[in-house]
Amino acid sequence: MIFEPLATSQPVPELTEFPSLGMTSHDLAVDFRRHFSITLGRDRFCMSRHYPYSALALVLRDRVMERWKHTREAYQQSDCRRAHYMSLEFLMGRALGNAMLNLGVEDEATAAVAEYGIDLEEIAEAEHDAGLGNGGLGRLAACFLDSCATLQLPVIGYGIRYEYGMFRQKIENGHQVEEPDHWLRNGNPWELERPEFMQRVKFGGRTEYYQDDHGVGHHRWVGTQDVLAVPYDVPVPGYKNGTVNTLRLWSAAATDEFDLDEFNAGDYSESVAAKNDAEHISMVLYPNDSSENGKELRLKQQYFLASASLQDVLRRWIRDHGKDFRTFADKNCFQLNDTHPTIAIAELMRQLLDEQRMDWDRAWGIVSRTMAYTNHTLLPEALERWPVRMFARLLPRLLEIIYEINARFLSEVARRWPGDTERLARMSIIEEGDEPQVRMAYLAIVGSYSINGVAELHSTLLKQGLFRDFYELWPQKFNNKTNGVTQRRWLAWCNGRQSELINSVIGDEWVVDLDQLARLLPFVEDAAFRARWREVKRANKARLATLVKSDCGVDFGLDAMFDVQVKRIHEYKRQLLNILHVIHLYDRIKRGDTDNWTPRCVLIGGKAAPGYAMAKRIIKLVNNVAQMVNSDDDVGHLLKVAFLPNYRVTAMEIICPGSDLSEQISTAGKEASGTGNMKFMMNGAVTIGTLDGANIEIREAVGEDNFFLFGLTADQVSELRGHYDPNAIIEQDGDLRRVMQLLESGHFNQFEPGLFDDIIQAIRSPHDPWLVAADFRSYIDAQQRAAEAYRDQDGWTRLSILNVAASGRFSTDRTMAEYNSEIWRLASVIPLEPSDELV
Ligand code: 26Q
Repeated sequence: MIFEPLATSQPVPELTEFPSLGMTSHDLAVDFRRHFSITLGRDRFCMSRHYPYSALALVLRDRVMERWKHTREAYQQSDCRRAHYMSLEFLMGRALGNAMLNLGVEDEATAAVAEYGIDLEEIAEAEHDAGLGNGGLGRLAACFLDSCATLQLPVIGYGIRYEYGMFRQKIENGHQVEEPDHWLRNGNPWELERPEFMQRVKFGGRTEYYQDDHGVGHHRWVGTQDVLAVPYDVPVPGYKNGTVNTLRLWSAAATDEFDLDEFNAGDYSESVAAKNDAEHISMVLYPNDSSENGKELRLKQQYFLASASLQDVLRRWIRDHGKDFRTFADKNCFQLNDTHPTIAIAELMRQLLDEQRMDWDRAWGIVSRTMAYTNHTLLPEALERWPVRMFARLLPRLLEIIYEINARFLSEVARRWPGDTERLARMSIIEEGDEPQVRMAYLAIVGSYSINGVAELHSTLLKQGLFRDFYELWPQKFNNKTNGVTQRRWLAWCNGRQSELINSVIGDEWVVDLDQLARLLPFVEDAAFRARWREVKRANKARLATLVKSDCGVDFGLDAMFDVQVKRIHEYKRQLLNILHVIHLYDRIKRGDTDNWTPRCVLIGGKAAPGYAMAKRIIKLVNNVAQMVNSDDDVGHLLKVAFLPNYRVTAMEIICPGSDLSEQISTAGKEASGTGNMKFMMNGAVTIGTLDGANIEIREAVGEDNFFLFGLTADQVSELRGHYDPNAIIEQDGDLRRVMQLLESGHFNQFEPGLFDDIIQAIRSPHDPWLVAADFRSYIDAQQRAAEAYRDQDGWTRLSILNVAASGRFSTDRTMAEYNSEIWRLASVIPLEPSDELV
């Protein structure tokens, strides 16, 4: 073993014996030079921006590292209760700016590198986004970690260190092309490998029953093929508070015995090649933001994360408390980010039963008091199911445990509703049929003490629809936790201009208490303030226009309204409705209907799952319409359209500050929450949206006069089922008829016949679940109201300020405080500041 403990009894000198590192610009400059020339070994001939970036990252990392150790020590000393946030995705984005902001050394770092003639913004561009997530759910996990560190809550993130993150999106001839994202190629200064905490995860094999020395029966899982899980820790700094929490990401590695024992002893090359199989587990993030069912590798990833993380938690428990598990549930809880890590429920049972030899009732007592589940979708087709046969082959012992959980659960249901066999079949964790399936959401509900949705409407609909039977059984388990975003990244960091303007009138307390933004309200009436606000927005629009010019080749004029929809491409999110509006505006211009026109620049961005043909076709339509509109001399500056390739965290940091209008136009009842809506609001964009997800709460907060509402309600959407007639709607609405005529005439695909037939058919189908035609009229009218409002620039500025002032509720600081007071019940732990101990 490489990581044997030292034989000497003398511990390695600890950090606490060193003086803490200086934080002045001079201190940073000296360290920057040292890291650049000694740690990295570069000299003045080094032209790449990568090395100055790395040197600065190391300067900051050193400072983060000492606070990190202090935080760990404080948690250890206080033996505090901890929460473990388990997620297949953490969409962290860049770390350098975040570290500077949270250490409070933005100005000092800028000055330090300037001493060497280096522009900090330029070298910051060398950092690759940590794109270990698809979209909302993954970014939410990242915002949660930021807020927990700022609130000084002992919360650990557990995830997978994918070698390849979310694919890079290129646009070729209007089509999406995916490229692998090898984000670790140049190394990653923000991770710390911890091979000493390696774990072993089993797959395959079979189960055996045996009796121990006392004649007690147990199960064991044998003949397995094992994979090693190596943790890499990523620091999560809190805002200027000395706390640095941990995100622990597991990387898969082959075991040594794997080579020659399991495979033909003679065939050396093949057995070495077989190592690959094991290492593939953490190779790539699945790029679907709704479930891609039945992929074996995905199930392996889920179990790999759950098993390694739980072993890690139990290892620490046994180290600190021995094998006494009586207070385990008082000291630990686990938050499951959707069903993706839900196998943890069965895995914790397995470890307690088989490894710790606990009896079923005690083990279940621990599991069902420590697991909590967050649901992120209302779409029934997105609920995860795994074929029982696959489970049996890959995780035979886990399947046995799931069967036992199900049997005990169903007998509880049968006691409550005697003779109701239909209900038993409906609620069973195992869905019977030709190919029986494990329903992961049901396993999550049965095993958890808390089940939450992510916005008020979403949580209500879960109780009434998808999980109705379970709500009847256990109403007390269900609750709502409306999402948020961290204002550190999504305002303080990404919008320096607006932040400074806010600071100049209400100070900077909002960075840790977003409700403070309400104090902006009186300034709505201050004309000089409004003028400054408008200048800030214009400068941010200029920065966005530069991005659009360089990445799309389209000229966005700063006087136009910047109308933006960025998010994953999905039919329910209705990018199609947006582009129908664009076609309608184009049609109006071509017909000369341009009196009192409001010039518009429409920006659409987002990735389509590689296998989602309709989503990809919508991207192509946006690009074709953009091409046609932008090159038409009749249109000129009245309308511009661009599709921004490779939408990601770092792009959003430029997009939301530069937006006027935020498009949140999903079919009501389909978007669980949305979080982009909150980022736009915080950055002074006004929302046009449906009564869906958190839009409802955004509208309540800002006031109905300050939100452009349109569309059917969730109730009206469900009532329409069965008698929706889009063709009649198209017939009766002249504007929609002309839009369809343009589409159907092939105006946007003159050399690509038939290309948009599927899209046309979808709009005209009475079975269109997304009701694009149904909401067209009210959408167009709301857009017209927005356009008129924008013509009054001063009035629009009021709307913009009002939105920011009302955004306090949408901080993840509030969200985390609610998770904590109602689910986790953690005490905050304050580490000693590195300087404190010197006094
Ligand atoms: C599942 C199985 C196999 C492969 C992939 C997946 C998978 C991966 C990611 C399924 C779903 C996701 C992501 C879902 C997601 O991002 N949901 C969004 O979560 C946000 C945070 O709560 C909400 O604001 C959004 O409304 C919701 O769509």
